[in-house]
Parts: sequence; structure tokens; C-alpha cells
Amino acid sequence: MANYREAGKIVSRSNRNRRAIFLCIIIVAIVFIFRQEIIDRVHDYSNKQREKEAMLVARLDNYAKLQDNNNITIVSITADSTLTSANLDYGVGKLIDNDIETCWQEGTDDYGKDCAIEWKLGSSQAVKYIAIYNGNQISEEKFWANNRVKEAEILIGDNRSSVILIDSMDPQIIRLEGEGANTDSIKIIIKSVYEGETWNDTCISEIKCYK
Ligand SMILES: [Ca+2]
Ligand SMILES: [Ca+2]
Repeated sequence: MANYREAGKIVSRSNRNRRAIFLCIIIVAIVFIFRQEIIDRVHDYSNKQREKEAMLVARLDNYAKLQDNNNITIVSITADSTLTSANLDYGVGKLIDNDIETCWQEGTDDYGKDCAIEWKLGSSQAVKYIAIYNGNQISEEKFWANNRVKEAEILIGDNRSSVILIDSMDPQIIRLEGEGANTDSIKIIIKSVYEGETWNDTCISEIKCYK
């Protein structure tokens, strides 16, 4: 009896091996048949990532010119979460105080995933560009110590788009699609960050809007 059982085990093991080999052949065959589609999809994905980045830096060279006479006043701003500190003010007003060296910091336990910031323009305005001074820009040391926003969603009315910010202290200009948007409010939502070396607090120093 024992020998039969042993033989049964060997047979079932060899069946399993055959099934595994068959499965591998099927997977290799599927990858081979659909290889072009897989390559195209990978290209599509990287093109989309590049588009998000291109949308960001398109007008960086002209930023000084843009600042001169195209500024749109942000009249109020709110955030889902704000870090409270006994010593320093990281309030949302620091996003629009025209001081690069003051910043807003989110106050969630994580990096502020899905935390939204929304600002109002007082009346409907034709907005073409948004400038973001990413991270805590009081010093280079503090910039790297805290999180910086990486991917963000931008909501204008029902229109939702996403952008990947660069990990840099340079002002980052987001060019809105087409001729821009007529709107009285804009919302951005944090989707991912560049991790800080010391704190899990995501910071933005300044937000501006331009026509
Ligand atoms: Ca500021
Ligand atoms: Ca946090």
C-alpha cells in the first residue's frame, strides 16, 4: 500500500510540474503574441508622464515677464489640514503672503495624501498659469528636511488634470490647457510627495495665478 501511495505522490508531483511548465509556456506565448501592445502601452504611459512634466515647465523662461503685469489676486485660501506649531505659523495664509520664506505645512499623520488646497479669485478670471514655490523655501536645509509635492491634481470646475512637480526650489509654472480657464476658484490635491529627510510634513511656500 505504501508503495502505491508513494507512486501516487510521484505521479501527482510530475502532473504539477507538467502544469507549471504548460502555464509558463502559455504566459511566454501570450507575452510574445501581445508584445507590441505591451511595448505601446509602456510608451503611452511614459509619454503621458512626459506630457505632465512638459505642461509644467513650458513657460519657466518667461516667468519674470509673466510676473510683471499678469498677476491675478488670490483673495482667500483654505486647506484640508494645517500643522500647528507653538513656535511658528504654518497657516494656509503663508501660501499667499508674497514671502517665499514662509510656508504652509499640512498637519496629517502621513504626508497629506489627498489633502486639498482651494483658493478663490473674488470673481471669474481667465487663468492661464499657476506658479508654485514647492517645499519649505526658508533655506535649502529645510527644503530637503520636509516633504515636497510631487504629483498633484488640479481641479477647475469639473475639469480635472494632474501634474508632476519638479523637485526644485525654482518657481514652477503650470500652464493650463488650451487658452486657460475662466474660473473664480482653483483646487489642488496632493497625490504624492518627494520624501523629506527629517519630517513627514509636506510644504508649499507660495502659490500664484496669472492671466
Ligand atoms: Ca509664503
Ligand atoms: Ca504630515
